[in-house]
Amino acid sequence: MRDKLKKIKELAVENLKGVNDLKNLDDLRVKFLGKKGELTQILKGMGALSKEERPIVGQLANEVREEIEAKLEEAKKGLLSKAMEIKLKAETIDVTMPGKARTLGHRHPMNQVIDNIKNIFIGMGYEIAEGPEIELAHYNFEALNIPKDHPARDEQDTFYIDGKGDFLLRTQTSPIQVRVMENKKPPIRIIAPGRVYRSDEVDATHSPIFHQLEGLVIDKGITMGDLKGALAVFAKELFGEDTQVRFRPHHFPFTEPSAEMDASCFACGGKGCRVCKDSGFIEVLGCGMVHPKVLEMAGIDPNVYSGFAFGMGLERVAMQKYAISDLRLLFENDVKFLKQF
Ligand code: 2U9
Repeated sequence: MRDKLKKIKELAVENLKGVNDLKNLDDLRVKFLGKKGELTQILKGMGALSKEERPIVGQLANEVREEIEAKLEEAKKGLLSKAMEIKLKAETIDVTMPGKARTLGHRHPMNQVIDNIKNIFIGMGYEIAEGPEIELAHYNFEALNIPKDHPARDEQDTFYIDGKGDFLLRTQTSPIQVRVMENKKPPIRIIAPGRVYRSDEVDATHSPIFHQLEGLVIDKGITMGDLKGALAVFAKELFGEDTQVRFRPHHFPFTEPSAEMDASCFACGGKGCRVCKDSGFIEVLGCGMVHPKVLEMAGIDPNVYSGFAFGMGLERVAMQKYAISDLRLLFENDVKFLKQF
C-alpha cells in the first residue's frame, strides 16, 4: 500500500509535467483526488489493514494528498500567470502607431446661408417665428389677399393634400406671419424661415421643395423709409460694406406698394461679370408695405398701424453667394460637391 501511494504521487508529478491548460489540470485533480480517484480507492481499501498499519498508511495517504494538492495549486498558478502573460502581450497597444483619422463633416451650404441671414436679422432685433408646413388654404392664400381665382391657387402650382382644397403644403412662409399677427399685438419684428412647396418641374432653377425667408415689421408709423433702411443694412451685412441697393416697382397681392430689391454685385462690385450676368446688380428679394386688407384680416387696425414685409428664396441666395449654377446640386448631397463650401 505504501508502494502504491508512492507510485500515485510519482504518477501525479509525472502527469503534471505535461499539463498545459486549466481543463487538463482539473481532469488530473479528478483522476487523483476525486471521489472515484486513485487516492480515494486506496483509502477505501484501508479496512483490510491491521489496526497498527491503518494510522500509518492513513497519515501517509494524507501527506500524499497534500503534496498532490500543493503540486496542482502550483501548476494552476503557473498556468494562470502564463495565460496572463499571453493576454498582456496580445493586448499591447503601440502608442507610436499613427491614429485613424476621422473625416469631419460640416454644415450644408444651405444651412450656412440660412444661419448667416438669421444672424443678421437677430442682430437687428428680429425674432424667429415658425409655423406648420401643412397649412390651411386660409392662412396660405385668403389671409394674404390671394383670392380664390388667383393663378397661384391652381392645382398646377400648389400641392393640395385633400380633395376640397382646404389643406395644402405651404407655398410660402407668409402664413407664419399671419399667425403671429393674429396672436401678438404690435410692435412685431420677425423673420420666418422655412421649407415651402410648389408643384414645379425640377430643373436648374426650380425645385418642388425650396426654402424661403420672409420678414415682417409692424408698428405705429412704419414707412417705406424704414423698409429701405433695414434692407440696405441687411444687404451690406450679407454681401459686404460697399454693397449698394436699388428698388424696382413690382406687384404682390399682400403688399402695396411693392418692390423688388437688387444689390450691387458682390463679385465684381457693379462692373459686370458672370455672377451678375454683366448687369452689375443681382436680384435679392421682394418687399413692400403690408396691404391694409392683410392687416385688417389679421385683426390689426390699418389706421393705427403700418408695416413692411419682404421675402427671398434662399436657394437663389446660396447659388449666387457660392456661384452654384444648378439648384439640383443643393439637394443631391454629393459629398464631393458639398466639401467645397
Ligand atoms: C404678410 C404680409 C406680407 C412677404 C413678401 C415677397 C415680397 C416676395 C418671393 C421672393 C422669392 C417669394 O421665394 S420667392 O418666390 N417673396 O417677393 N414676400 S413681400 O410679404 C408678406 C408676408 C406676410 C402677413
